Amino acid sequence: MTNLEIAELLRAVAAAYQLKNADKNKFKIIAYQRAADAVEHASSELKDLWDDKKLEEVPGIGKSIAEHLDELFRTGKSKHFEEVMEGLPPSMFDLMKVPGVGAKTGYKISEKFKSKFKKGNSIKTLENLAKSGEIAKLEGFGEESQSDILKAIEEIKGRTRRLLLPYASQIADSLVEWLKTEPSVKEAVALGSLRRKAATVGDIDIAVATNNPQKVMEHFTKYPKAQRVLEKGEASASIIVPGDIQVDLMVQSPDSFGALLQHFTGSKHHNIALREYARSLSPSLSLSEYGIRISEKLRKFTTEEEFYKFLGLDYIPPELREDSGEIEASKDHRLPHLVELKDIKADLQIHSDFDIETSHDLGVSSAEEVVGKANELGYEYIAFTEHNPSKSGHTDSQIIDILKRKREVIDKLNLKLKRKSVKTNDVNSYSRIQKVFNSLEIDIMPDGSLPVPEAGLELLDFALVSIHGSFKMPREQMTKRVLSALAHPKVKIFAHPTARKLNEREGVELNWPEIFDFCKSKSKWLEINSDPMRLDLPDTLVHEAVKFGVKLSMGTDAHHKDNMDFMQFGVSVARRGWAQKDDIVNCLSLSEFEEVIIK
Ligand code: DGT
Ligand code: CA
Ligand code: CA
Ligand code: ZN
Repeated sequence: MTNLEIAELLRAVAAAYQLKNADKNKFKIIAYQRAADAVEHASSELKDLWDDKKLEEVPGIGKSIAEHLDELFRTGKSKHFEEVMEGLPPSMFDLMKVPGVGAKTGYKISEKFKSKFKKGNSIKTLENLAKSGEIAKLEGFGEESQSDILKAIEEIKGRTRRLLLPYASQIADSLVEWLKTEPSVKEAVALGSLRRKAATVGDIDIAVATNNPQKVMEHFTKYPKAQRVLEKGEASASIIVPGDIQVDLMVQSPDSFGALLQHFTGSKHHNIALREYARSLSPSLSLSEYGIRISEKLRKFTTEEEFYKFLGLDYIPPELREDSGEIEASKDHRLPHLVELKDIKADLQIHSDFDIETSHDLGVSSAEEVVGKANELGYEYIAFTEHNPSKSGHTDSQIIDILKRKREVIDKLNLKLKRKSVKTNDVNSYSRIQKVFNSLEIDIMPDGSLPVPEAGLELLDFALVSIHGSFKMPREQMTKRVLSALAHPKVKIFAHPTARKLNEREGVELNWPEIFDFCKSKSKWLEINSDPMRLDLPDTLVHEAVKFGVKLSMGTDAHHKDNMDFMQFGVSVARRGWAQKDDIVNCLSLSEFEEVIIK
């Protein structure tokens, strides 16, 4: 079973609990949903972790779920999961893959049209029902929900599943490691979209430098996890690994390895533009994975630097190779000094386990654990950004009380940090981290208002706002909604601005120039959410924002302290968006940051 299948199974169990006495099973529902998220986020195949007896180490998978998964891997099924799902129509779990169809809707439709769902593809059946107008006739549905369902089905049809970056990296790492066990492999590097650090990866490309191609081909196709060999030639081969993932291998002698790296790193558009540029230098130049041909003579390159230099270009970092102006900039020696992970001094979106009584998910690590992790990462400061207390469950004065308690917790923690800040060289004494900020991730209501009373907002150092519902709205209305939320003086950050989820949900529609303009003039920041499922702002919009002069903030959205490691993925997005240190508020020192949050 792949991670995706396991995540879907865990979501199905959560859905089953939701239908069977949701109140009593409240915590189980959360636990299963969290576990599903964790599995989706895991950078390793769960089955491999299970082989290594490391299942319980996955943040978000508790003891009891780990036990059920253990049974699942051992025997192919889990008695417990089957019991929970017993009596529910299997088609409802398929229907829930349609965005907007939850457990109750899936159940209702499945029960109503039981005989129709008996055989065949459930989603196809749903589509037919909706097209013939049957869904609109159901109580509580109507024309609008029927057409929403049809739109959602169209959306998933057009969706080709691509691998999330950390997942693809892990597969590539294990292959590179395997390749390096063969002595004739001089070098092995992952290329393509993976090396360019794109948010999602279609297939995995690996290049090897060797003087013995045949041996390398043999070795590659004997990769223990290979399920199928698609092709095996003299200088290239392709295999399929679990999850139906294709891995392409290209080999080259070490003296031409630079050209191979350049060619198969891509992107295709960058290569095409580079070829045109070369031709503009001289019509007799032609580029390939072997080198640069000048008239009939082949010039070889051991490194990429030499390759670009030969064309009169500065080295172009792989993240920039998308044909978005990098060749011109390189020619004129004005490529940006891209931000690096080591420049990041803070994480500005973290959820601790402080019980803020929110309707969204709480974190699982304590504030102290988070601070310890921040210290390990070498940060100077962080922000605690739990979701706002639920508006439906509380009066305004209750919300204020909760936020007062949170303020006290943060103040105490800061006092502790102050006392310990004199010590050095001891990770546990929090010697590096100096301050934690009291922040909050606040829902932007459909009308643009904030569900936190003024006196509650006053207790915060600054706030994040974000969209967690009503994703479908006309562009101008959505833009107005966001701008009115951003207008509050305490609000500094627009978090995961498009609200997209990779492979799951398209982003919202916004008038970006208007958003950029507002952010720039009112010094508001757009977040680069570093959760690999979001990577939001997307890189292309980051590039636009940077050109506009809008400042960015980086947050991991960690709900477990270990997910604070996601920062590297956000940094990749920033780099793909041409961002330098100056573009990112997390690169400010603590004292500089304290000045800008009150601007
Ligand atoms: P992916 O796999 O869809 O995430 O994207 P890539 O960029 O990894 O694309 P892939 O695997 O098809 O090819 C890897 C690289 O090889 C690509 O970025 C550039 C180079 N390449 C592939 N096909 C062509 C082509 O037709 N023309 C040129 N100039 N380069 C190509
Ligand atoms: Ca690829
Ligand atoms: Ca490929
Ligand atoms: Zn959020």
